[in-house]
Amino acid sequence: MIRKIIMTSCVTGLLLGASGQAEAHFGMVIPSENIVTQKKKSVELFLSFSHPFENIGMEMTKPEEFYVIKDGKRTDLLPLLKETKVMDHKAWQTTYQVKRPGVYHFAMEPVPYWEPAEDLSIIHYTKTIVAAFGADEGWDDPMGLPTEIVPMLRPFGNYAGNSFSGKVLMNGKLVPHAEVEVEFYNQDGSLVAPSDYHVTQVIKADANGIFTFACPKGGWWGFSALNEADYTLKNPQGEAKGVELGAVLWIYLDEYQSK
Ligand SMILES: [Cu+2]
Repeated sequence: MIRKIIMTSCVTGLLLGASGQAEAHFGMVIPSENIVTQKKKSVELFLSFSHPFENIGMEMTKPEEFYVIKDGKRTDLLPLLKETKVMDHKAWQTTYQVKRPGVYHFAMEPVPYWEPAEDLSIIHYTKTIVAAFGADEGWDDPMGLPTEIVPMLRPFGNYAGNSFSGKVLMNGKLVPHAEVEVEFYNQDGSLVAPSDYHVTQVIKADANGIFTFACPKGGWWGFSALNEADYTLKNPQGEAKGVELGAVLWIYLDEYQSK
């Protein structure tokens, strides 16, 4: 029971924070596939707020927004979300039918999450990109989120070992030297980290807000650029507190396959 309380209130971060390293929570938008073919035209999408490497979930309130943009046209998907569980905690899910070729950008804006351990609210604008039926135009279009990572490596059709490059935007402008947290989604829970430092890797963008990170393993990789908002929000006690804005992007890399 105590363990459960610790996890849901995210105090794991606080405890490890004392030793200088806190595991990171990530907004997650994980589709069942990121390349759609005639074989399977529906994509199941799972939305959560979790610790992807440690496989520890958190309860997530229904998001503020969830939508898809294709060729600049936005479609609201929020009414289609159904409650589900991800990593044993409240999460959200829907199935999206892909009808036409194109590059589909999915984005979630969560309700601000009050994190007592960090004394701030957290909003992770989270996105992922799905390609369908051979189309590959527009994968590097920004979605116009308050903050986001725009891929410079085409975010589909990649192999484990590829380097991912992305640029960090805040209000449409590049963020020099942005700090980016990186986590592998340890989906089956089979991996263990050699140390706490290995759970969340960290890279800094250069003076132009661009970073490059090699992903050594096939699967889902999450990149989260964290910046402080220029506004405050009230905590549950009604006090004005800082807000951490996360620009989170999930990409998938495939393993090489043999004949
Ligand atoms: Cu957490």
